[in-house]
Amino acid sequence: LAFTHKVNAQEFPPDFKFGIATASYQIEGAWNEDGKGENIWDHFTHTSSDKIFDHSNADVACDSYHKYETDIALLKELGVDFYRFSLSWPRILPTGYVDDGVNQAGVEYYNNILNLLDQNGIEAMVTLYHWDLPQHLHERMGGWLNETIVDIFAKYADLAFHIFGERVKYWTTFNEPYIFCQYGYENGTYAPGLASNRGVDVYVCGHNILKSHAAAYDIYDKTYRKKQKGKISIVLTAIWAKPSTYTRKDFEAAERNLQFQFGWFAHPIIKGNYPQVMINRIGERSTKEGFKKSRLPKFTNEEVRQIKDTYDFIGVNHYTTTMVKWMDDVQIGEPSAFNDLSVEEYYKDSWKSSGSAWLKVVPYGIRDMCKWIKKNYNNPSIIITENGYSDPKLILHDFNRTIFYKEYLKYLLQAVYDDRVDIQGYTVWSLLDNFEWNQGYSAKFGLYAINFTDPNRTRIPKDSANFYKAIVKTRRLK
Ligand code: PNW
Repeated sequence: LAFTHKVNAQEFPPDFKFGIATASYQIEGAWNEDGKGENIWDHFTHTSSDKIFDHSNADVACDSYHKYETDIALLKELGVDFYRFSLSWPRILPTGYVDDGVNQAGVEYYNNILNLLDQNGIEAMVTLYHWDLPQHLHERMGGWLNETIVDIFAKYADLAFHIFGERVKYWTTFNEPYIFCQYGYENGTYAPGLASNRGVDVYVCGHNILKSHAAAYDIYDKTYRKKQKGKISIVLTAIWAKPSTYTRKDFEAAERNLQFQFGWFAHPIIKGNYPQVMINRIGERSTKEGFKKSRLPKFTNEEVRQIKDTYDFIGVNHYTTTMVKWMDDVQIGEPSAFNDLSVEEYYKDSWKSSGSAWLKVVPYGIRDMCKWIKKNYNNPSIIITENGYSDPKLILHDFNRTIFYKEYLKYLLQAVYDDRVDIQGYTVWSLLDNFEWNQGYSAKFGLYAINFTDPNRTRIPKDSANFYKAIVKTRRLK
């Protein structure tokens, strides 16, 4: 899309879209209001508050359930082309099951948001699942560990397309399954907090996510696409992996890291089936550990076919880079996803830190990541669905965040013009300071600050809000 107009390395292509993102559990609050069902994060924060840095929860959070009009006024103020937000599944379906009945107040809430976005000329990018599974499903049938969830999710997706689809330009099924399968079902640091079946459940989670994604894509494709004319895909974690040295071994380790992360989901969706390196390594280790079958579940040929090509673009969440060094395979013993991968990771001391231990500022990583995706995954259309920086405390003159966006966008433009990656849009994470999962309110990603002791949850613009507003307006970096 970039080459029909005069190339100016500072200027975004004319049809490039700018947006900003949030997620339901992180901003809505109203955790038990108007018929909403409990979700796994409500349950996790209420029962395992020791696992949250500041022992907080998102019972109220930004109170966006009551303040969505204010939030949409901020979007208007920023001038963004689209708003990426997620639906709370149990706000719409309190038990998760369509057959148990729809919570009309929940439907109204999202109807109001979509209508107001429409009135303001802001396109909607809606995520069906941003980590807030109905607690009932987890307790009753094991959530993502039970393959019958594929059908349960498909029915929820069908309902969402049916009710909201006329007003949704972009759908994404899942946000970052790499993170929630790993942290929720392997390390136990995220809801539902499981860590008792390492090296097994994490892959079962991913397997059921891929099948659920494909089922939802298929329903949209067959039943809704023609009438609603939207696009649908998935949002994947994309942490760039840089080889520690220019040696064959370190290159191989970095490549393997990317295949176990991005490739885990991108390979089945774009090329068909899991990356061969995952199939081989997990298979071999499983045999040595005495498992009768690989801990990485197998797709049937039919499933491989059903999952392949279920994307209209690829949603890429990029924040940071990790250095990767080759190491000898961890000895056979306790099964784990970490041992399956067997690489050493570290951050460079020279990389600037943020309010999140995992987030180091490495601007060129966004370019290298996009370039790698283009080369390895058939040059797909890409939308950067998240990119952002956290401060450890409330800072209004957020110079570090402004520089972060300036630098990352500079490299993104190089990916567009120099590497000719098909990048169609860019999304800031996040509109508001919000509940940052197990970091609670201690990591602040917003362009707008909130003092969480203020009962009104007043939104206060940071310098970065003005910075982003100028970029969106001029369509160029300055
Ligand atoms: C993403 N990591 O989470 C999520 O999509 C957002 O909900 C979240 O608020 C945002 O990024 C900022 O954290 C991540 O450890 C959480 O690499 C952790 C990691 C990456 C992404």
